[in-house]
Amino acid sequence: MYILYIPVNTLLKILTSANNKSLHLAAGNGLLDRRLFLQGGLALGGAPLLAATTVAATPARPDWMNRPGEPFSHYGQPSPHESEVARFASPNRVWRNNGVSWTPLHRLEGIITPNGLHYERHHNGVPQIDPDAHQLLVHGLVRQPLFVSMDNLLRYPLRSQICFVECGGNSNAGWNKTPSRAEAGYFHGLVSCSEWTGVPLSVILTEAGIDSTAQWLIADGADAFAMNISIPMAKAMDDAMLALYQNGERLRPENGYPLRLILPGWEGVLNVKWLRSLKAAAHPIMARNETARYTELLPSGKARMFTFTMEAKSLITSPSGGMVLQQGPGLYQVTGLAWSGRGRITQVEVSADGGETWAPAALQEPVLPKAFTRFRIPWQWDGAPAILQSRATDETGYVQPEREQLLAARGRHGFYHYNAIVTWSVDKAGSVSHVYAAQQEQSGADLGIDAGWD
Ligand SMILES: Nc1nc2c(c(=O)[nH]1)N[C@H]1C(S)=C(S)[C@@H](COP(=O)(O)O)O[C@H]1N2
Ligand SMILES: [Mo]
Repeated sequence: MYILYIPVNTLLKILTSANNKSLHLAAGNGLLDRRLFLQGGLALGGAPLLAATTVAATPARPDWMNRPGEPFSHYGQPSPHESEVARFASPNRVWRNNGVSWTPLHRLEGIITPNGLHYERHHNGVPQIDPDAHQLLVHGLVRQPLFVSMDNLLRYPLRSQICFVECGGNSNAGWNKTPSRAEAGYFHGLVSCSEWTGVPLSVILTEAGIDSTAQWLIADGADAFAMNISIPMAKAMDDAMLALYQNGERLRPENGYPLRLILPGWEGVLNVKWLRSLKAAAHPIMARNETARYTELLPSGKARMFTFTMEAKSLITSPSGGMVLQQGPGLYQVTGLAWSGRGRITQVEVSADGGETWAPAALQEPVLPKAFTRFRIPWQWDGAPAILQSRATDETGYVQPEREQLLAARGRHGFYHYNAIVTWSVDKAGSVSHVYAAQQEQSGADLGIDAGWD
């Protein structure tokens, strides 16, 4: 894993360049001003960023310049040298088509998840649907029931929105008493972010004429699991989308081809794939995935259910668990992702001293509501053990909680909606591993959550 590294002597040149007021330390243990990587790009203070290697002569002509390249292809694939950038599938303990595969967030950049790496959650495999044989039925408490073919749907004006989809069970190894050793994406990667294109659901619902008594919409999928779930009508009429395209191309089969629901910012389970019917109803249907699942007991004895919104979360993706700061002490770019189901991310703070001091990270444009936001901050690692954390705040003022705050609020029956601050420990050798902050460590048996989905 490559981590941007700047040699110490270059760093010193940058830091001592008198006309650069922005390069002050921004927080304890070497966090520098976020503008280091922004103003004037990478050549701040006139100093080159990468190690100056002496170039003796023109390099030899590489082998691949001596013969014609490969022919054109119908559909491009990643370089074979990138084969490690892959989804990680859960061991299928119950039924081979029931499980998840995680997005390798720690191996990706920017904010868009490539389609072949979007996380997956299937309850009974991926149906292979012929789009000409697939229709959407809109019925129930409506004035005019509708059958909508995919071709019909494509005649409506389309709209695009970049947003994340996150499983309510994402990160739930965080409830374990022992910190998970999985790499960042294989722990937190039941979330992906795409540009979805489709028809606003409100357009079709308005055409069907929803009765004023219909407060809910029951969505059904065309998979062998026949997944169904209840959606509040207010959300359906607000920003829900009947999505046909994902990052410019038609949906992938794994992600709902030919039609899925996108409910920006809401639990993944409500984003019904292979959508085949929508029924307007007065009451929720109390399906498996809103009663036996996605419901959890609170310390008060009451149960949380219909917990739709995915709260603000952030995660340093580099450096992160399993990586090594191979170049030794020096300047590194700490980067990661933040997102909130309530709207825009307004701030991400980073700490290198286990939460004693925090510095604001730079938020890379675009900063979009209910979408991944990429953050970056320069960090001068002095070679001593360090504790890295990030903390997101969204436009509603919601601040990502400490792990102990989350445990106090939710108790030990938590399984879903784990969004606590993630702590990476860097040892003297530069090895990064996942830890819980010292005061949060607990004794006793593990909850045994090792297959965190549902
Ligand atoms: N029809 C159907 N829709 C479904 C599911 C399913 O198994 N069947 N899984 C749900 C769950 S739990 C999640 S988290 C998301 C996952 O979407 P993805 O596989 O495109 O990432 O789809 C939801 N929609
Ligand atoms: Mo999910």
